[in-house]
Amino acid sequence: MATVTPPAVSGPSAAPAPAPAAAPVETIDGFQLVIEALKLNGLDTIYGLPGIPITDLTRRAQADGLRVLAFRHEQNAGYAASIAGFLTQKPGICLTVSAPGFLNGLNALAHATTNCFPMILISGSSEREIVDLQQGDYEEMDQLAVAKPVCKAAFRVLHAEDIGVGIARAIRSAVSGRPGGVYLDLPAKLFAQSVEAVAGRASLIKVVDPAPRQVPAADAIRRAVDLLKGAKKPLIVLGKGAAYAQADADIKALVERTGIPYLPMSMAKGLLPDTHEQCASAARSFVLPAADVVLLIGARLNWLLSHGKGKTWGGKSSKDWGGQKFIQVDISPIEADSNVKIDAPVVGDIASCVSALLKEVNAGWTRPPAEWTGAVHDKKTANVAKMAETLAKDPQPMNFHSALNVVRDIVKANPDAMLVNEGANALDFTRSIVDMYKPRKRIDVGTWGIMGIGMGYCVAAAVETKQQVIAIEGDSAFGFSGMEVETICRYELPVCIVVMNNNGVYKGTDKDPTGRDPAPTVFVKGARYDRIAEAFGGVGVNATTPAELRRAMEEAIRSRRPTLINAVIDETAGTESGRITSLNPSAAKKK
Ligand code: ADP
Ligand code: TPW
Ligand code: MG
Repeated sequence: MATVTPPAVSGPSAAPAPAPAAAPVETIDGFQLVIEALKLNGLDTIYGLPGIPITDLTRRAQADGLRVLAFRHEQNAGYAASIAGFLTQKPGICLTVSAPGFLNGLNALAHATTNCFPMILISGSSEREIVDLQQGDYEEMDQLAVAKPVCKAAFRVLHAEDIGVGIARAIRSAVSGRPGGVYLDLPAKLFAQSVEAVAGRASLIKVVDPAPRQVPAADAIRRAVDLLKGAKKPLIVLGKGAAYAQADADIKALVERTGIPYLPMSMAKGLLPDTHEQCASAARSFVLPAADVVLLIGARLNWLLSHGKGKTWGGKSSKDWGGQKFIQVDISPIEADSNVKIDAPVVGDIASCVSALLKEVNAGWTRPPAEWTGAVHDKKTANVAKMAETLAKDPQPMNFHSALNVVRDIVKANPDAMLVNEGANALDFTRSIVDMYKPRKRIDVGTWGIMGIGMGYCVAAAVETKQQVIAIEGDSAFGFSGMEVETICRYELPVCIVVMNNNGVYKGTDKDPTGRDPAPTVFVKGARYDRIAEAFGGVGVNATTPAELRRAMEEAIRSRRPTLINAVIDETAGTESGRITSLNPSAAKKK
C-alpha cells in the first residue's frame, strides 16, 4: 500500500519549528476503490477488454479475486454483461477503454436497456479539460453525452472520494424499477488519485435493498381478478420480465390453479415446461385471435406481439383491435396503453403482483370453460402431430428440421443446459421445435432481434450458471461474434456451438444478376466453421447427417470441451427473413 506524509502545519508568525515526525498515512487509490466498491456490492465478475486507462484495473481486479473475462471485442463483452444481468438480477459489468472501446460496448448497453436487463458499462475516458475544450486528447470523446440517449442513467465520477456514490447510483439505477443499462464514466485521472485509506473505504456504499419490492395496489388486483373471472376464453402470456423476476413457483401455481392456457414468449419458454398440458405454443395462431381476456405478465405489446392488434389478434385489418380485454402486469407504470387499451393495469414487481393474484385464486375459483381449453388442446394436438411427421423425415442433405430434431432430443436429455440461439431460420425453427423444461434456460436475440449476441451470451451463460451451454447459430449470426471462440477455448468453457450452415443469410442460393460478385446474402460455399475451434485447441466436427450431429453433441456434453459443430444444412431450406417476412419491405410489396 502506498503511503504519503501529510504536509507539516506551520503557524503564521512563529519561527519555523522542526516538523514533528508524522506517522505515514495509509492511502488508497482510485483503482482500488472501484474494485472494493464492486466487491462490497457482490459484483464479482467483469466482462471486458483491457487498454489505457483500465489495464491495471483489470489486472488488479483479478489479483483481488474478481473474475475478469477478457474478450476479443467489447461488443461481445457487453452482450455477456447484459445477459449476466438477466440471469442473476445483479447488474452485469462490462469494462472498456475510452472512445472506440466505449463505442464498441455501447451497442450492448442499448440492447440491455431495450430488453430491460440490468447492466453497467464502465468505460475509462480521457482528460476532461482537454475533451471539453476539444483539444485532441488520446481517444477523445464526450462519452457521457453519447451514452445518455441509449441508457437508463449515466454518471461520471471526477473525485476518488465519490467512487462509492457513483457505483451505488449505477447499481440502483440498473436494477430498481424497470431494469436497464447504466453508463459509468471513469476518467483516467481518477484511477491515480489517492485518498486517505480509512476515509476512502468509509466512503464506499453497500447498497441496501437495490431493487425494492413494489407491491401492487389492492384495487388494481381486484380489477384484474374481476376481469379474469368474467372471461370465457382467457389466456396468459408470459414474457421475459416474468423469467427475470425469478418468481417461478408462484407463476407456475398461478397458471395451474387458474387452469388458463398460457403462451410463453421466447425467453419465457421453460418457466413451465413447454410440454405442460396448458402450454398453448403449438396453438399460437389459434389462441391469440380467439382469446377474450389476456393476462400479460412481463411482456410488452410490441412488434413481437403484433402491437396487440391486427389480424394476429383477430382484428379485421392490420390496425384493427381484435376486441380482447387486457390485464398487464408490469413494473413500469407507463407501459400500459402503449399500443392498445389496457383494461386492468397491475403495476408492481412481478413477484409481488403474482403473489397478490394468487391469493385471489382460492377454492372458489372457476376454471375456464372446457369448451375453450378443449379447443386449445385439440388444435395443439393436431399441430404437434403434424410437426412430429416433419421431424421424423431424414432428407438428404440435412435440413433445419432434421438437425433440430437432434437438438430437441439433446436438450430434453439435458434440461439444465443453457440454450443460446440466434439467426433467422436458425432462430425461428429452434424456438418452435426445441422444447425448454426449466426457467431462464433459453437466451436469444431479444427485443431487437439482434445478430451478434451469440458468443458473448455463451461465455456469460457458462460463467454465471456453470452449466453446459448449447448455442444454435445461423452461419451469418455466428459471424458477428465468431472470434470469441478463442475466448471460449481460452477459459475452457463447456460450450457446444452448432453452426447451422446453409451458406448464407436465410439461404445460400442468391445470385448477383450481373454475374460480377457473390450475392449480398451468400457466403463461401462449403465453409468449414469447425476449423475455427481447432485453431484454438477446441474440438471441431463437420456433421452432414443427424446421426453425426447427435454423436458430436453427445460427445461435447460428455467431455464439456469447447466444441464447434459445422452442421451442413440444405442451402435451399430457409425462407426469406425467417418468420418475419411481412416486415421486409420488398417481400411485402411482392405479396
Ligand atoms: P418479451 O419480449 O418476452 O415479450 P418484453 O421485454 O417485451 O418481454 O417485456 C418485459 C417486461 O417486463 C417489460 O415491460 C419490463 O418492464 C417488465 N419487467 C421486467 N422485470 C420486471 C419485474 N421484476 N417486475 C415487473 N415487471 C418487470
Ligand atoms: C446486428 C439483420 C436478421 S437475421 C440475419 C441478419 C443479417 C442473419 C440470418 O442468417 P443466418 O440464419 O444467421 O445464417 P438462417 O438460418 O436464416 O440462414 N445486423 C444485426 N442484426 C440483425 N438482425 C441484422 C443485421 C439480420
Ligand atoms: Mg444461414
